[in-house]
Amino acid sequence: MKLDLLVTNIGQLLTMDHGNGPLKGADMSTLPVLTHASVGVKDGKVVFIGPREEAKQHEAETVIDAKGKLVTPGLVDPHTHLVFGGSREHEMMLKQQGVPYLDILKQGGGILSTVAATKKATEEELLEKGSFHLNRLLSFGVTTVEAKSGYGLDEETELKQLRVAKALNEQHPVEVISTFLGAHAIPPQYKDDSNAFLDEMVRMLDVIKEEELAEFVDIFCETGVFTVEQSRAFLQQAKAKGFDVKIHADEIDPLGGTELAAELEAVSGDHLVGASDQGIFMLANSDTVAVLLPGTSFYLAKEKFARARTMIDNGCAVALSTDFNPGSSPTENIQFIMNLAALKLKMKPEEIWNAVTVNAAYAINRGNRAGQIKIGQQADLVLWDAPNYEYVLYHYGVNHVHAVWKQGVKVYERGIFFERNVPVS
Ligand code: IZC
Ligand code: ZN
Repeated sequence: MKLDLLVTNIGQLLTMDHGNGPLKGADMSTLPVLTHASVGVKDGKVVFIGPREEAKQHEAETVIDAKGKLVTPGLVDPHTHLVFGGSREHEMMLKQQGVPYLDILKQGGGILSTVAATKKATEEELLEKGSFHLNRLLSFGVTTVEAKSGYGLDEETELKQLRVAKALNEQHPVEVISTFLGAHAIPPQYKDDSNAFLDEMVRMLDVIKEEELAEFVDIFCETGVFTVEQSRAFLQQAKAKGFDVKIHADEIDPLGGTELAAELEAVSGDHLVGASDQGIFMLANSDTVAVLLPGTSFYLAKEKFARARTMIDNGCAVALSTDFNPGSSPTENIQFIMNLAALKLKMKPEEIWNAVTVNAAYAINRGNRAGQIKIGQQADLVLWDAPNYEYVLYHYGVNHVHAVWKQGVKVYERGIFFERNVPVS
């Protein structure tokens, strides 16, 4: 068989081929590493993984010499607010003065200022901006991303955001998986009746399902936003309509959102900075993936980070994400998140790589197709300009990606983006 692509002379190949299910607890320290390896690709799928010598038997349209460097699966970013209008650099001064994130929101800024900018933006503008940020995510090694709505808080704008995310999935090489986060903040006209607002968001679920605009439904369970009781009732209705659910849980104040994520069998519980011991225990005994977002603690200038060590040491499945958004984590640099996970979450290198590949894929129900290099699976590959996987976590603040292939097609190489005409299927 003539291969389309052969990447050979790989120093370290992380296949992340662990079998089924997200990795929990001590299993997160295991890392399948092949040395002196090669990967062969045909029709967008991995068809050969083996030693460099064996690869010589295969002819290939394109041969890439990895020069002894690191190759991993394309990274998966399971929590972003990708599609939005405007930006929030003016909040930096407030942050420096010590104004808390939730106070800025209470005064009508924060999320609500992005809502105003997103309402104003046309679909074309949002598409162009979303594509710009996706390119950046891709340049840092991300080939699959989750994207939330939540900057509309009305039917027209929420649907506009979700349609843009769907169009991005069709047009851009990076796969985009959508989440409906209409319950992201309380619009001013509903400030005394947030239940009526949630009812309005529930009424949108049928059209979202019908038009296949989102797979997941999420809610911001937080002081001054939605309570645990409201979140439970809202997500139960979403589940009854056939959606899988996610929760912004215990991001700033410890309300008990972590327990709720486990109770509802959410696909993921996200943030979990204030998660209680009981919440962590419940998560460890569930199939819910803990998605940790240390970039947010960093950017909100907090001392407190999620207790990743306690979670992993007690058997949780942990994934990592940028939380890319214009307010609390304006960065597409998932490699910096990996540095923070090492320094602030005290995660081991092996745990970190599992958390941005296989576990991140399970956090968005893509465990069977993304985050691994496996025979028969789509060939999403990253060639790193790094000699080994620990190096990327150590040399921080720069981009180590040399090239990225999505379904076997080169879509990025050090500063150059390539068209990919075949839509991702
Ligand atoms: O725009 O501030 N936490 N939602 C919940 C966010 C952060 C995004 C934002
Ligand atoms: Zn978020």
